Parts: sequence; structure tokens; C-alpha cells
Amino acid sequence: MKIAHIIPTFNEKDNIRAMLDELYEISKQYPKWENICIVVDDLSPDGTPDIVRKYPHDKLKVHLLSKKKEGLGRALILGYDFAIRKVKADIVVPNDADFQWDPRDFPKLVRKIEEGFDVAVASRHIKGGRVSGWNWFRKLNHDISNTLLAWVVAGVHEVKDHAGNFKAIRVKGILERVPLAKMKNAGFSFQLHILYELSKTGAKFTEVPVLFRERRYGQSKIGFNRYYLRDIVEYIKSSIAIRLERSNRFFKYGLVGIIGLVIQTIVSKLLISANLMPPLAVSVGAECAIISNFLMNNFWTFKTHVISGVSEMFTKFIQFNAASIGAVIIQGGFVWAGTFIFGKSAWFPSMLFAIIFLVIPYSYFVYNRFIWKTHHS
Ligand SMILES: Nc1nc2c(ncn2[C@@H]2O[C@H](COP(=O)(O)OP(=O)(O)OP(=O)(O)O)[C@@H](O)[C@H]2O)c(=O)[nH]1
Ligand SMILES: [Mg+2]
Repeated sequence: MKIAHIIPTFNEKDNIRAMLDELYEISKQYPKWENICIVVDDLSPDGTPDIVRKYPHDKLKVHLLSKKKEGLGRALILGYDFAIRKVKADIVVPNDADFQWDPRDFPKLVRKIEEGFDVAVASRHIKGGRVSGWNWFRKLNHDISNTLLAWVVAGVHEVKDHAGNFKAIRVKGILERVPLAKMKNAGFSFQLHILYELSKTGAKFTEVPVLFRERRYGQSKIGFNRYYLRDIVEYIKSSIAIRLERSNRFFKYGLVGIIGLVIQTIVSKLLISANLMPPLAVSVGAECAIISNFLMNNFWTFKTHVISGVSEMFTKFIQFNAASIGAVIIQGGFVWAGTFIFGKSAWFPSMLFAIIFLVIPYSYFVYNRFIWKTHHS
């Protein structure tokens, strides 16, 4: 198991050596894991890159990526990409250099991946997790980005702590499918964006409670400077973009449903004119709608995690049908009752009623949760 620790640094001369030493000490306790460290530095003027360069390679394998000052987001994108393509890591574990997240917690995160989760996030917001030493400004800052923007505006509900760097992510089938090259975050909005992108791969999330402390040495980057304001604006924009992408998906999903309904109505009507019993005609029509919905949702609504390959597609189609069988039965039943009470011409309102109030909510839940989301479980 190859684990790539990704540490972004800007002016961390007093922390970075101790951080690498600590990772080395921990890795000695887990000989079955190959620990590799990637430090992404934005040409820190305080000498951080020299300290990393001089780190003895016989202790811990360390890669230094140096680039101009661009911000935390760009540094992490570069680090993740390097971990996947160059290091060929199985798991990536990003962390800060300043010991706010205790590196000794990383085995807990990695173990969650070994247990079958795809993303394990160090969390301050679940039972047992905690923050020590935040002043009102830091707390306000966090509450706005984490609760108001990430949870409410963006609607990312896979985890409760969206803002931290410390997590473990499975590469195979999950992180490798995230389009890192398309991610343009300069600042800390990356943390929310990556969670959202991971959610689209169908990843299974979990949170591990940890203590978040004050930074050990060096200066905070939070405060009113031009990077901070730029990053806040970016965070707001990114939260709104995520929300829009999700509503766009909901809109497409709705349109697919309407087309399905038209198909179903035409098929049912034709079969009823050919003297088939209405409940049966509607059930056959429903099956036609199911096929049309499956194809259109696969290639359009959910195309970011489109199902590819004939056998996978066939399996999913069977699953999809199994999941939709409830919908077919509900409609048949409603149309039977409707036509029994009000006569044959009541087949259409009965069908519509069943679709709107029962089938649509039920199917959205099933499609999202089971069909386009089960790449890895
Ligand atoms: N490469 C790079 N790393 C950065 C940049 N900004 C922050 N970092 C690093 O990212 C990690 C987290 O940044 P911090 O400044 O600790 O942010 P924070 O934890 O929210 O704030 P503090 O509570 O003040 O520590 C640290 O290891 C920083 O050195 C940047 O622009 N480029
Ligand atoms: Mg910090």
C-alpha cells in the first residue's frame, strides 16, 4: 500500500522538518505501508524549500515541488496530480505543515480506506472531534464557510467538516476519476470543491473525529490580506457553482422524466386502443419510459459518472429495472383502481397521479443513490 502525504507549504521553516521527522517516526511503526511525502512549496522566502531538499532520503522519501506563489488550492491540485501520476499512490493523505492536524492521526484515516471507505475526512464536527484555541474571528470565518456556504449554499452533505485539509482518499476508481486539470481553485475553496468532485465519483465517505489545535510555529495566513479576500470571493463563487451544477442536473432529470411520460402515454394509448386492459397497457408503457429514462439519464443527466462498457451497462439496466419494478406495480395498481371506480377513460388521470406523487420522488432517490452511484462499494 503506497501512501502519498501531500504537504503544501508557504513559510513553514519552523514546522516542516519536524513534520517530516514525525511522518518518518510513524511510518516505522507501519512497515506494511510505503510512505512517501510530497511537499508543494510556493517558493517560500524563509528557506522552507532548502530544509526539504536537505532532508535525508534514507529516512523518508520526499519529493519537493516548487512553484511561484499561487495559493493553497493550486498547490494541492499539483500535489494530488503528482501523487497519482508520478508516485502512483494507492492513497493520498494531504495535511498542513503546522501540526494543527496531528499527523499521528493519519493511520486512523488510512485504516478507514482499508475497511472499504473511499474518503475518510478528519473532522471537528462529529462526536469526539474538537477545536482548541480559536478566537471569535476564526470561528466566524469557519462557520460561514463550513455551515453557511458548504452545507447550505453548495449543499454538500457527504461530510460535516468541509474546510480542513487532512483526509485520506483512495486513488483507484475514485481520485483518479476526478478531473483535477479542470479544477481552477486558487485558494481554500479547493477543499469544498474536491469533496464535491469526489461525491460525483460515487465515493463512500466517512469522518474520523480528531482534535484541531493552534498552529505550532509560524504565521497564520488567515487575516485581511489580498489573498484572503480573493479566496473568500472564490469560495462564495465556488459554492454557488456547485449548487447550480446540482440544480442543472435536477432540471435535466425533470426533462428526461417528461419525455418518458410522453413515451409512456403514447404507448399506453396505442395499446388501450388495441383493446389491451388499461392496467397492463400502462405497465408496458411504464417499462418503455424506464428504458428511455435509463438511456437518457445515463448519457445526459448523470454523464459525469456515466456507465461505460456493455456488461456494466447491462448489469445496471437490470438493477435499474429491479429498482423501478415498484414504479411499474404502483402505476398498474392505481390504473386498475381508477378504471374500476371511474371507468376506462380514467386510466390517464390515475396514471398521472401515481407518477407525480409516488414514482418521481421514489425514482430520483433510487437513481441517485443506487444506480449512478455504485461504482465502488
Ligand atoms: N504551497 C502553498 N501552501 C500554502 C499556501 N497557503 C497556505 N499554505 C500551506 O497550507 C497549510 C495550511 O495553511 P495555514 O496558513 O496553516 O491555514 P490555516 O490552518 O487555515 O490557518 P492557521 O490557523 O493560521 O494555521 C500550511 O501548511 C501552509 O503552509 C500557499 O499559497 N501555497
Ligand atoms: Mg494552519
